[in-house]
Amino acid sequence: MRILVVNPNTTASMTAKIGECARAVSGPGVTVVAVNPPSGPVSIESHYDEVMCAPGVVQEVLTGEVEGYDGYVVACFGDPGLLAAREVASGPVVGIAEAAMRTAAYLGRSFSVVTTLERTIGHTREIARTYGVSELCAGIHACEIPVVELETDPTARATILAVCREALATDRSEVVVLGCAGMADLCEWLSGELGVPVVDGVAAAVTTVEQLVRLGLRTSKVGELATPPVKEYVGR
Ligand code: 2AL
Repeated sequence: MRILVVNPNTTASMTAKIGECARAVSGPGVTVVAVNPPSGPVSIESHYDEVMCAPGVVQEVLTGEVEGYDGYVVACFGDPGLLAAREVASGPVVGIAEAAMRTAAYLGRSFSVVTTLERTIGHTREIARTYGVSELCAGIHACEIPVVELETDPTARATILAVCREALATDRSEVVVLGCAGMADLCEWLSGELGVPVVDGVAAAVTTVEQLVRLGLRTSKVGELATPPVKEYVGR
């Protein structure tokens, strides 16, 4: 089985980290390849970034189709381009926010999301509603660390830990969901420090895709997510 993990941003070091975290949880006989689009924003932390990265996400999935991948992960917490990717892929496509929130629902009565910037909170709330898990999402908390600084700021780990502690106390929640793919490598350490389950969407999504492929399940093509109609494009 081959799974393609698409990091929607263009920061190659983050793509490498995402690939490592995905491979760490994938089962025997599963090959995980992590890629990012050749052009686009270095991080996704606004509605503008979400729109600008989406064509790159879809293009990587289209290339993956030619290469014969069995399933795909969209590895950015806003799940940019997820539904379009489902329309063009023959295998299942799972976003890390959707996978993380659905996984958290198995583990406690409520969860808190700990994310990067305050400005992403509205979008996270909106997708929680879309996925039908708003009632379980007790709060969304920002660390105010820009995505690219997760890798360079020496105080980032301590700040994220402090915000997780505050989130659990304020929300009276039982599970933490990490709100950025760039936090994937902190999952195990945070869980040890906090004493509660911490869900990384990259791990949750790659194991979900693996499970769906193993079960022979794929996106339904009878309705809204059918292959998009072929049409003329002007100017390219
Ligand atoms: C993300 C993410 O997962 N990757 C990225 O570039 N931005 N999420 C976020 N909340 O900032």
